Amino acid sequence: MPVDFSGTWNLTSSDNFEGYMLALGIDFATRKIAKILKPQKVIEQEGNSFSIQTTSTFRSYFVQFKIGEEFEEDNKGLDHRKCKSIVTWDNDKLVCVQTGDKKNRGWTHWIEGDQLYLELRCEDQVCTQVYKRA
Ligand code: 1AG
Repeated sequence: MPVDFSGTWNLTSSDNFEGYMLALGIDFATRKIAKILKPQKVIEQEGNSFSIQTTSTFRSYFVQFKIGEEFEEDNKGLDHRKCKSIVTWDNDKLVCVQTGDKKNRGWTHWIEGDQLYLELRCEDQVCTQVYKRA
């Protein structure tokens, strides 16, 4: 049985989100707002199909994908750069590689107890966020 990420998750901590946003070229004013947000994630997982809705008072982002199937990602409302993304399992971790203008871009999700982890990577920056099950 694979891990089930389904559920509603609220951000409790974020480490080096600033560095990650700088690597993506996000402007000063947007970074100041973005860093105080407490986003909520609603994840639906059915077999190999996932949808992840990240909602905040400022911007929201929706992505859906099937494991192992490359898709076009537009990063609308974030840095707006298009990339080709693919999500695969690494044991119980969900690993996304986002190929495009930025080197080493991607993210990893995993669960420990009632906490959801998200590592966001861009160039030499790594941001680690923790979400608690609502
Ligand atoms: C995400 O990816 C994307 C959602 O979680 C936000 C993560 C990082 C933000 C990316 C770049 C910063 C650009 C603009 C900042 C403005 C607002 C921040 C808004 C945060 C809430 C949407 C992983 C996800 C899988 O697709 O969980």
